[in-house]
Amino acid sequence: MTFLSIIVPFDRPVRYLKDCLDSLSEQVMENTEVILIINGNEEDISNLLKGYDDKLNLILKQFDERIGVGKARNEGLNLATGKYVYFIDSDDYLYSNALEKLIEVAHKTDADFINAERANTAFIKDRVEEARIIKRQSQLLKKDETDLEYCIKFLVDTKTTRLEVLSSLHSLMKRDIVGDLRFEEDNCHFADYNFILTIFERSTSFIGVEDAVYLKRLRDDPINSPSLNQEEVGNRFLMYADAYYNVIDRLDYLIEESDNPTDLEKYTLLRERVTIKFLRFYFKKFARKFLLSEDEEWRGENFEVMKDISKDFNTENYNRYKRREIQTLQSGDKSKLKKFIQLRSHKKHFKKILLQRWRFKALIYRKLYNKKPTVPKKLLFESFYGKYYSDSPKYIYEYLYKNHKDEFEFVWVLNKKGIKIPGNPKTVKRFSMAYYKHLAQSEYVIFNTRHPKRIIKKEDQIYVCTWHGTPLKRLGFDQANLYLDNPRSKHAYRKDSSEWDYMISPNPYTTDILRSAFAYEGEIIESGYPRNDILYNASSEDVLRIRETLKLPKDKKIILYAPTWRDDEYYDTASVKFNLQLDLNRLKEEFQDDYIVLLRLHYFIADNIDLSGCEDFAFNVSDYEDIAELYLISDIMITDYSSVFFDFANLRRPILFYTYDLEKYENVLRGFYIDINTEVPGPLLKNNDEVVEAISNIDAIEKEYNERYDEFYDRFCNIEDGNASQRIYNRLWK
Ligand code: C2G
Repeated sequence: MTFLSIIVPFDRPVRYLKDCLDSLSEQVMENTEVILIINGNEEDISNLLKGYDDKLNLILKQFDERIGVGKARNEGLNLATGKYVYFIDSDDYLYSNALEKLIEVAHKTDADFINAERANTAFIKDRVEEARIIKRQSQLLKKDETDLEYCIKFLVDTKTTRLEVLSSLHSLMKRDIVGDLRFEEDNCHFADYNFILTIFERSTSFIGVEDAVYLKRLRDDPINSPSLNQEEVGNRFLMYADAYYNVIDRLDYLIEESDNPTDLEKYTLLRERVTIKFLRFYFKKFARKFLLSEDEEWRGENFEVMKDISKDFNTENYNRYKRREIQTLQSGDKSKLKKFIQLRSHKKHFKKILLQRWRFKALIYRKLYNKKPTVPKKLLFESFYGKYYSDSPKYIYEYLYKNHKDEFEFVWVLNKKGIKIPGNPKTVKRFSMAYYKHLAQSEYVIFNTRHPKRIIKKEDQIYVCTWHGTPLKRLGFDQANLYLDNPRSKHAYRKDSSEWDYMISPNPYTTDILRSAFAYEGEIIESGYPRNDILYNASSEDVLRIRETLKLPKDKKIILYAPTWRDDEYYDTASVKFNLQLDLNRLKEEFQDDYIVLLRLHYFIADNIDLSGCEDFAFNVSDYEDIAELYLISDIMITDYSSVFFDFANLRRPILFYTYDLEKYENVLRGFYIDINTEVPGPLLKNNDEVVEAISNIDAIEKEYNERYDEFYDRFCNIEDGNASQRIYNRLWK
């Protein structure tokens, strides 16, 4: 006999479904069936499903049109044969053993309703453990909580600011109790309400299971594949309010009719929880919209509804300002309420300004500097957040300085002092007062990363984003999951790119990617990379000068090791870890007579690599301003997934790929735009033995990869000829 029916309504995208089915397969369960309702999917998923057929005892029902989550779950219920049913959405997944634990409790207690904890997570599955620890710290079952309280807590999760009030997810419920009850089919946002409330009403025994976490995925791309909650719905508030009234009316009725203390407790607790959720929603979301909306009609209509609902609010635990705000709302004084909300928002803002100096500077910038006129032909340059004098901004600047210095006024954003720059332009530290002042005055802002959230573009300013590399690894909108980021980051990508007037592209391949990765619609100047001009224009004296500046031995050939960073290895978002896997001692033993190694870490890396024992052989050049100058003096490049090889290839010198973690980088962290196995101009090396072998046979490797290198060069380096900066000048200023 089937004990448990797991009902999974499947809606796009397929990659989330795989995580969900994987997490179900990892649970050890007997006598279970998984009912998958395919809700109008266009992709063929039969191959994907084959792997799960037996393991999950899969029952399939396919609908060609999108039928909505309510109807899909109902179809599942019609097919279910288990003693218990459990709903999981196809974009969510479970912490290991979650279902096993619920089932064990069900066997032991025979309870009607068994609910478990839920955590919201934007992370992909490998990070479940961490996501769980982070979230559980705030959600752990309180010692004195009863099972009923626990169940209600996760039935009405007041932690989130979204207004989904009653959720049918993460609970086991008896199929007998469900009986012929079904979800509402025409209200996709509130399909759960009536259903779960009735289940709750019909249940008499409740158990809360502390350690069976349901992981609700916060979708990482709310623009292209939003979840129901992320979809823009014009007037969702009135829909919420309507659902709220239904729940409250029903609960009031049940409270009044209760003829035993258990029922009374259960309905009173639930009612309390539902109103707390709405009150939080008022403070976190509604008040702000009420203050800022330009739609008077919206304000009027919704105010009346909120006023009515607020009669239920219990503000005991709030401070006196918030209590007075709610009293004003209850009294119906619209203009006074606006003043209260404004005061609250000013107080919050003011506190932040006092605590964080940068906010004060940003305020002066917005209110004072940014109100003054822009200076025509004043140019502000920035490379890698002010960390280096380098990359395309440097070469555009040097071209302009050399050929057109009288036409422009120049400012450079540089965080350190003492860097020699031709023409000695004004330099400012990023986010200093001077930075804001010059930024506000500059007609053109030329930078190579995304720009800071806190700066506000004036109408007559022009932003030129050069970006910083031909992409191998997937970027922005093309990334399946943003490892370090949350769903907001894609909105941020789109906002940033909508403010750029020009992007610079080194080749047609990158042009296409800039469009998709940033959802960028502005002009792209396909000029080649200004940062590669030097690779065509440098003289042998330049090469000597660079070697001398670095004080490198004169008679040795140079291997440049320039790896990228890993999205999952970091101390915090601003400083990334790096674990050196290249055995420098071994390389020293093998090659010290002929070579030296330059170690160049990515600009995000915070670790200082210890090179003791390898002095005179390995040199850390991570602080050297401009990697293009390092390319010029290097004979061989070793990299991994960094964009550096696209630039180095302009020199037509050998490239080795030390890809010791390829599987993880490709399948878990990022994914690539091209096939790294067949399209890059050098061999992929898995370990130090292979690296040593490759360096020893570098001439043979050059020969072996000659043809592939030619194709690569034609595709990615074809436009480069040392005149990219000039082409940009011609397009922007000539
Ligand atoms: N870089 C460097 N040293 C390294 C790695 C990178 O100086 N060891 C510089 C190079 O100019 C490189 C740029 O930083 O082209 C970007 O580095 P990537 O390793 O490609 O990584 P990321 O910063 O994530 O940018 O389109 C490019 C992508 O956006 C990748």
